[in-house]
Amino acid sequence: MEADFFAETAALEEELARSAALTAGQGEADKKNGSFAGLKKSRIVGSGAEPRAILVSVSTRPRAEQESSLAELAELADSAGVTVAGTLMQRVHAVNPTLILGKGKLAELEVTALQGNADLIIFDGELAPAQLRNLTEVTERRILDRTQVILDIFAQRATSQAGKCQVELAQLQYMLPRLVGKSRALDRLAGGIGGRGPGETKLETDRRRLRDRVARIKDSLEDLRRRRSYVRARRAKGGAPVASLVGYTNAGKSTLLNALTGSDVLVENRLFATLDPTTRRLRFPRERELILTDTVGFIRSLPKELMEAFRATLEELEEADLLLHVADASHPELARHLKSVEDILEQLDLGATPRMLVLNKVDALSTEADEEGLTARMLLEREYPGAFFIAARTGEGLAELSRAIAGRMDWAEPSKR
Ligand SMILES: Nc1nc2c(ncn2[C@@H]2O[C@H](COP(=O)(O)OP(=O)(O)OP(=O)(O)O)[C@@H](O)[C@H]2O)c(=O)[nH]1
Ligand SMILES: [Mg+2]
Repeated sequence: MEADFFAETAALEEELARSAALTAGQGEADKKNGSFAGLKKSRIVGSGAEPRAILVSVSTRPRAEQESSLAELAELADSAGVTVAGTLMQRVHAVNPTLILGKGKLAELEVTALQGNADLIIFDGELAPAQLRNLTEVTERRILDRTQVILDIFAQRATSQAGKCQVELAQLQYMLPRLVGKSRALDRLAGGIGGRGPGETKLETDRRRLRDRVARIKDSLEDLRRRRSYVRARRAKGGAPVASLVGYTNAGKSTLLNALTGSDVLVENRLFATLDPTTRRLRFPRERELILTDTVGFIRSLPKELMEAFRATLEELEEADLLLHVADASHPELARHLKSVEDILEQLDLGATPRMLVLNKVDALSTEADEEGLTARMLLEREYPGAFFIAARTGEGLAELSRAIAGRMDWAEPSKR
């Protein structure tokens, strides 16, 4: 049964590879006609030095929130292979709808960029198409927003054919409304971080071609979805129960999968290390076993284009009998991370799936007590009474966690799932 599943998945991958090769062929033809070459080939950190960026945040939100969001943007930039050369923060009552920044701040931004020798300007949040266009008119530097950085990381990480298709679709859908009009500024705009975006050229024909390509990719992804749900249905009939690891990016999901199943899945101190769903078996005494799946991590304001494009991947979560919500207990933004993940699960209609809260990285918590004699761990235990406290890296709490998982599974009646 299991072997069937893997064979089926491999066949799917092959099929997608073939259809991608076909569309890539189309891309080559496009290039000869002097137009789009497709998005997938280039990399940010090629042979040259890492690009340098100034991060900009203009917000009406409370200062603490603005700062934490900017700190996360810095992590995202780092994960994308971009060096942060400086930051600029502005707090406003209302965001300037045309340029985001006032004239004075724009001048200051130019100076900061010059001093930092930065060729990129990255805005926290999502720039409206008009803002992006206007900004490109007033500065020589390339302008990106948070969503594009996330898309870029995904583009670098995607390894499977399905993953690549999904990322390309998200990039195209994000860029299409932003590729309008005719100006030299658009050439830069279209370049992405390291030329990974759609290249420069005759935009109108390109837009049409891109829309065609979007339609083609959507078709093959729709096919993937149908096939995967068929495979899932077959697996559910006779197979083991399924537990899925979900959580904020970098929470330690892959580390936990490795620790529990003795596997060697990629673990990295970077955002979005994992993109493709990974499945391993977890064995328990008395010949019982369950399937444990690890998948893409979440982040606050996950771009809707990505959510849409990754539907085939996220739908893998629908078969889960149990969701293990893994979070980094040592992260100062723990509460916000938990909330973001819960919101996304809700959006995916997974609110009703049984869930366990797993607070990871307890080894990284400070052991100092506050004035009431309470340690960080005690405070968390008080705040999240039902949670499991573990350190996937050291193995602490894992035996108890796997006993609890086993206790939650409905082993006896697989047909009911
Ligand atoms: N201190 C400490 N670090 C941990 C622990 N578990 C994981 N990490 C580290 O956290 C980082 C992220 O781990 P991953 O397992 O890649 O996280 P992930 O949730 O799979 O991340 P994405 O795939 O990006 O969503 C790595 O540097 C791990 O070594 C832990 O128990 N304690
Ligand atoms: Mg991972």
